[in-house]
Amino acid sequence: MADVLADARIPERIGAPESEKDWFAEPPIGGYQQRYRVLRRLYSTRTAFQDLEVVDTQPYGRALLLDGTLQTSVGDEWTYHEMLVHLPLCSHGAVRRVAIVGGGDGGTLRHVLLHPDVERVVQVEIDGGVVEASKKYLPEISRGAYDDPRVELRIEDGAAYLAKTAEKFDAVLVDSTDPIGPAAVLIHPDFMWAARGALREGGVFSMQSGSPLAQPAEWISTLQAVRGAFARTRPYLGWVPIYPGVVWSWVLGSTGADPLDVTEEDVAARVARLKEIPHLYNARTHTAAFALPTFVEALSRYDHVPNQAELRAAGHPFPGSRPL
Ligand code: SPD
Repeated sequence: MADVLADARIPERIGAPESEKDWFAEPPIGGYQQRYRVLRRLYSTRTAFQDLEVVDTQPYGRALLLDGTLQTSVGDEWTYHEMLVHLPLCSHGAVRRVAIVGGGDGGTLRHVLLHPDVERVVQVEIDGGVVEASKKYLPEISRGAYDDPRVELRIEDGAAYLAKTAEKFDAVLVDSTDPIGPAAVLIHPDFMWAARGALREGGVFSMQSGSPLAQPAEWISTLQAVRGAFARTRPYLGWVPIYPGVVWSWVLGSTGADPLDVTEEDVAARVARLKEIPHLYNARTHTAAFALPTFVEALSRYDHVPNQAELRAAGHPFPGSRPL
């Protein structure tokens, strides 16, 4: 047994001794930190809005960092994008027009275009630097999606665009950085009402809501923001290996049917029509994503953002995370 364990560690010992610069670490949260071995640093710049870096990681391949936080990687992008895109679009079932706020790496756009009924996508990304760097260094993420004639890419503030546009969409998807700092505007009531107002009747909205395990404050803040504008709001869960805590979440807001009322047969039929078979999303994972563990249900009942003492008292497994 000892030999087997020693063999399992061999890749870590290949090459020169490691130094800290061979590793990238996510910002620490409550005494917890995820880190990745970096094989190569390809590109680093300061865009008009944020620090941007492209690195090759050992476990997940090429990856995009914004302001020192992993956004996407070639190896695991589907764990995030499939849940952000396919779950709301397959809940709706007849999405033709989509607005994407953010998503400059192009992964969300690519997954939207796999839906055969989609006729038009307006993507509004505030930072053209993210689009350009992603097209150049991470073409596997967008795979030519920006050249699709159905796509209109606008480099401008997505919140301002949704507030002013007269166009109506079947789906609005928000693919942003964490809702702190520049992206905090995306959980403001003004933004939520603008997104709600840009939807046709029956339209769906989805955005990422952080990790209910490692980022309970982000999770409950985002859920409460979506609830403020949508009568039917459903938080849902998945896994994104490169994000803190790995357990990840999104929130769906619907102006029409409750996504829980969609049958697995309908979802399966919609998945079967996609231009690529998803790696993760299917009719069973659709249903399972809405099943919340008890401690997450408890979190969903707060009408405020609980502090660490409240989380500890409520039995949250990781109450040491940073408060918003
Ligand atoms: N903690 C990082 C969360 C980032 C969410 N957005 C990712 C963008 C991928 N298209």
